[in-house]
Amino acid sequence: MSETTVEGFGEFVETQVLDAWKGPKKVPHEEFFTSGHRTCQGCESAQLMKLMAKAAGPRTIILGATGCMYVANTTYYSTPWAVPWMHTQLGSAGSAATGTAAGLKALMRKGKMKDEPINVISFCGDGGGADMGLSAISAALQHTEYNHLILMYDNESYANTDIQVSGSSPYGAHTTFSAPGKVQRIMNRRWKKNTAAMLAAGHPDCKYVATVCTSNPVDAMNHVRKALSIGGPTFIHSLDPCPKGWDYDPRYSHELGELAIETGIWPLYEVVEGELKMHGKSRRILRGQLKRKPVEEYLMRQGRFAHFVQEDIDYFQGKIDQMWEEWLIPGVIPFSAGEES
Ligand SMILES: Cc1ncc(C[n+]2csc(CCOP(=O)(O)OP(=O)(O)O)c2C)c(N)n1
Ligand code: SF4
Ligand SMILES: [Mg+2]
Repeated sequence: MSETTVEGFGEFVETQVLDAWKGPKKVPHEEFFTSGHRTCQGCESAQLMKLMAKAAGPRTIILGATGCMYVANTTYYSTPWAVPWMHTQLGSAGSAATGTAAGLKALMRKGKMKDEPINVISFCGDGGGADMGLSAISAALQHTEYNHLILMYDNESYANTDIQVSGSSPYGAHTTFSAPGKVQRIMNRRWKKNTAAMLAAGHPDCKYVATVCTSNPVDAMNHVRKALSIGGPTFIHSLDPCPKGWDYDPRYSHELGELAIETGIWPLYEVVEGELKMHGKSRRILRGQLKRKPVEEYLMRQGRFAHFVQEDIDYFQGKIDQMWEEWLIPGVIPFSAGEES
């Protein structure tokens, strides 16, 4: 097996080079996530699985932590996966990625497998990734000798067990663990965990971290392709509208994803070998070429925020304004430089 050394990033095994697709007409028809699943109508996480598998292609092994994308995709004797797939425990997306990539590397080195680049993708939900499996992902991103992608699909709740609040749930959202009541209208007072930026900032040897949204499908696929080509452990965080948990008509999934970007709640960016770049509409917002839409347009389309009064909307808007106007890196790094003591 051939190994390459990249200055500052150690040794890694060669990867498949997956060039970006320039527009939807260049995207192949082959599917590797097909029929045979039971996800809800309009499930953007299922859409992400389909795009991720298509972007990676046939020489891919997919690992999946417990959650909707495991349970709904593996009914007994029926699965949509047309590539090798394995379930892993809820908090283990990181360990499964490292273990599988290390196993492949060892088998190839010993001549027990053909020496060829094979993509390893390990996915997890926000409960499994941003909360329970954060330490395993952190460890995986430090093992720079193994190539893999950890893809976190974020439907902003523990959806599979009936929409419990997670560290990635938005402020004030109605979940089964944060139902608004007469005494307390807002039960989830935490601001959404800033997972992608935290992982990028905390793992300087990791060559690739990105955020995506499937309302921009070609863009999302190209980020998967870039992550798999660059070598070493990589991480992508996708915001996935979930009709059941967010409480809206399934036909609006794409619109809601787009609104999340346009209101500035969900900044699209990538950190490539230490260099940060915004992409899509987020770049235009950053450059002042696109005005952020009021967050009310996003919130009021979803039943999970139906209990919001003007004060809550104003608070939410104020927090997003702060992200773009006061953060050290707008929408990405939350602290500002303090005065020297
Ligand atoms: C250690 C452990 N605790 C709890 C569960 C029960 N459980 C299964 S799926 C799930 C929700 C996972 O949420 P998330 O990772 O966000 O994925 P989603 O269901 O939203 O797709 C939970 C709590 C479990 N399988 N394992
Ligand atoms: S609950 Fe949400 S994430 Fe789970 S299958 Fe349904 S739409 Fe998808
Ligand atoms: Mg979830």
